[in-house]
Amino acid sequence: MANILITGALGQVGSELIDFLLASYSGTIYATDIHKESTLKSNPSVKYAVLDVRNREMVENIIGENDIDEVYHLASILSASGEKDPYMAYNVNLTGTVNVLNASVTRGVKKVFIPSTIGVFGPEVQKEKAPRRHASIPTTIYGITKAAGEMLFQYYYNKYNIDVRSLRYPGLLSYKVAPTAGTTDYAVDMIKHAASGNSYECYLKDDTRLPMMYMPDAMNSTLHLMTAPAENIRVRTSYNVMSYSFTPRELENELRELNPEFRVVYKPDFRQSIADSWPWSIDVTDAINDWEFKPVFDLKNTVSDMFQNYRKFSEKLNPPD
Ligand code: NAD
Ligand code: AKB
Repeated sequence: MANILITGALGQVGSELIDFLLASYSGTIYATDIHKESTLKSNPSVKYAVLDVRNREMVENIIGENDIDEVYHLASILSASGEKDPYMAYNVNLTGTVNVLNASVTRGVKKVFIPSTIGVFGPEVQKEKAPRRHASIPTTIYGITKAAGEMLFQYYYNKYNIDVRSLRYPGLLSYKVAPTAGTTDYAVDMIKHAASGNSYECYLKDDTRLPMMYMPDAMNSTLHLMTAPAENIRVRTSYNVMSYSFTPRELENELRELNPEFRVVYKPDFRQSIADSWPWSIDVTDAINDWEFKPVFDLKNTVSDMFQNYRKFSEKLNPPD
């Protein structure tokens, strides 16, 4: 029995994490986000509440009043939205994280999960198998706030002995809730367009290689990390995780096997320079050694599963005559 708080629960990750937590935990999930209306499926074990993580008092109250055991802090401003409003990114990503960490200490939370990102790497890092202990400086506000966040996780662990755990997610691929705020989102959008029979205009160059992972693997890895014995978690900043890397052109070719008519036009925008500052792949050795990280989906299986699911969904909306 554990009471769980999720911040940013209506986003791409939060809305999927809820189902994974429901399958493995009993207790109540307090799903929170800044929006007044919830878009979540109703479930007797899930209670929705409005929470702005920038508001210290609100964060303290929700954790204290509901006897929260574990926090999954997902509220964040991602890379593309961050460049449009760096001040907002700073406040949500850093003030929000400090508020969650402080309240977790004062209210006796047992475990905290806060994801980091490949965005913590900057252009100077080696492109292939970027090492977890990166010596590089991120150039986006998203990366800067997330890199500082990672240091705060370790600081709070060392100073207050709070069990904070983190994964540096790569671009996450999923079909349930569309990503709208990042740089890796093109991949989801391209698969969706191919499945619905439309052509696609891609905002990255065709040869931009980035590390990625399918959502079920990201969620299983998160739960795996969170249930591993504390003594196995040697890394208290954040673990590198990824499944595969590909370029937009390679994804286009993969999709053409499922829809031979599919076409992509490449028109890079401001997100190109963000993508160019990130590595092509990252070294996952520590995650394998410490808690047996083992994703199961390769690119082919991911693309085919997402394609079929998008097809099913569009057939439901437009049933064949
Ligand atoms: P998202 O943008 O889909 O969701 C973020 C949620 O945070 C949104 O629902 C938004 O309404 C909410 N939010 C924004 N400001 C808030 C505030 N002030 N108070 C409370 N809620 C607020 O993002 P996501 O993809 O679900 O990302 C979740 C976490 O995973 C983030 O920490 C992100 O950095 C990390 N991550 C995601 C990816 C990915 O590909 N999706 C990759 C790497 C890391
Ligand atoms: C983004 O593109 O901003 C995210 C991420 C890799 O952190 N998907």
